[in-house]
Amino acid sequence: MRITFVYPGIAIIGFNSLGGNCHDTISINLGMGYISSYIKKNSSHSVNLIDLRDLRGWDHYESKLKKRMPDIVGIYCNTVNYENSLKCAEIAKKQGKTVIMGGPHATLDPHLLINTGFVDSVIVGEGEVSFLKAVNDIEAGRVIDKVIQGEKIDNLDDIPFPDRDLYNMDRILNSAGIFPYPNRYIGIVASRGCYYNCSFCQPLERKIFGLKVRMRSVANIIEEVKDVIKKYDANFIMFECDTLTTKKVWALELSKEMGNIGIKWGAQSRADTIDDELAREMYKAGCMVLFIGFESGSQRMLDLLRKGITPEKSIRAGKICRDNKILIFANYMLGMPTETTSDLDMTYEMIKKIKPELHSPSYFAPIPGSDLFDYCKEKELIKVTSYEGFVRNPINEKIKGIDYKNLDVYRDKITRCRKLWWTESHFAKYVISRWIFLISRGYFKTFIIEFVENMPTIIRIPARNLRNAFRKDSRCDISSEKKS
Ligand code: B12
Ligand code: SF4
Repeated sequence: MRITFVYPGIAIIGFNSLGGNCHDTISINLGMGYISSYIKKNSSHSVNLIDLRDLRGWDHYESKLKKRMPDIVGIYCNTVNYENSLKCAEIAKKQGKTVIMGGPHATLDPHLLINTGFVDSVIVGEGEVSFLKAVNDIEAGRVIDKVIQGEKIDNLDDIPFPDRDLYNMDRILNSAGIFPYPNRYIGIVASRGCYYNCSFCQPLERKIFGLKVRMRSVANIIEEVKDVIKKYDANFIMFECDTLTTKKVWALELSKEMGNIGIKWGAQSRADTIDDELAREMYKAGCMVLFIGFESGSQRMLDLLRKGITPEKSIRAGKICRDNKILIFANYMLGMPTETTSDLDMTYEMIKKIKPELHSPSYFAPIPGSDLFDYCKEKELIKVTSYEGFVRNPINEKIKGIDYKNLDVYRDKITRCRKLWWTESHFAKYVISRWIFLISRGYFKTFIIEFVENMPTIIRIPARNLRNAFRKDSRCDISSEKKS
């Protein structure tokens, strides 16, 4: 059978955006990459993928799909791309294809998709085993269920490495990349599942990956790291799993092996799972940055988020990273239900103490599938009117009862609390080597934008405007892509 997967990730960034300079434009969905490699290993079906970010528009999608002549179209569906996923399905259905959907939003509401009439089946949760079974059934003329519970693979080492070649890796890897990382950025998933229960994320995460956290063996991860270095000349690895640092022994072992490879890398972490020893070993092993969800400086807000941390722990984690020369990519939220100016002041005070090098503020968006979505729905707080509106960027209004003009003031004030790149020698080294790379490769515009934007923070806001003026599409400015 011929299978075409579709990645519809154009929400906020639009068509023809692949290889731009924000996370959404250089990250690929590894989920479909895993399903593809599993199919290729275990059957003779052929697989390819259409990435909407690599196309000019809907007509282009329509003609591309026609040319590929698939028997089955598999579409990823997350909340912010719900409308795009559905449009992909509608066009595929018009061409007479069998449409199967999966991914976060498909998992949380499969019947919503089935009831549109454009989707034949939805796979809930993980897709590798069940998608292949569905394809085999279709080939054999058997009728498949409309909603299929995805079967999990217990030992993640049994799944072959994700098939990244489905995507236009040339366009991604030959882009300028994003400040302050090296340009050839590759994401790797080292584990599936999460031990925590944050109310802005759960229970969706558990619905996809189950209750048990599964980690790959260090040897298996290292093999993939070596593989992507060889194949793509990768110079930066981002561990995209929810939290790399929950199991300290495993994280230490992984760090030791990463150190033997000698590549720069980053990971998602949590303020309560990082200590001095781990940070020291990680830095020694090439860890350049940790993405940490500090979320709020108000304990009342942290409790509402069920984050399980305290502002003191966050400040301590910030100090640990700083002492060990690891850059801090700070995720935090403004505009949670019932948040007051005094809560915002506490976030400001906390971030002032952490002084992260990199900020990713977001305006709280009640993501469907989370307990806080249900809370906001029940209290009729939701202001978002389209699925794309659930994006966490700190620009649009998401819920009632929040003074967003005041939030804009706090956002700008808080993002000014940062370490300046030239004040830390390790940070300065990363930045200078990046800028040498940009200049040597002729990315002058990107260099000028990054340079101006990273001048004293005082001009950061006008600098952002300058950056937007340079860009064709300015909406991908300071979005909050990574959460942990
Ligand atoms: C890396 C990552 C990103 C990357 C890459 C995104 C991607 N699509 O993979 C980037 C930086 C682009 C990103 C951006 C955003 N992300 Co994100 N991201 C993640 C993260 C941390 C890991 C993704 C991953 O690789 N998982 C591992 C693989 C194996 O799992 P998977 O992709 O889900 O795939 C499996 C199944 O879902 C299923 N499946 C997937 N696709 C398909 C397709 C078919 C046909 C079938 C049958 C099955 C199937 O089978 C796969 C294999 O088992 C997840 C959290 C998580 N733990 O998954 C959040 C997560 C997916 N992101 C999330 C969010 C909210 C966002 C943003 C909206 C944030 C923002 N800026 O506001 C943006 C949206 C960008 C966009 N335009 O779509 C939410 C999604 C919630 C929702 N209801 O949609 C998650 C779940 C985090 C969370 N709990 O809040 N993200
Ligand atoms: S936000 Fe991060 S730490 Fe919290 S439950 Fe979700 S994945 Fe786990």
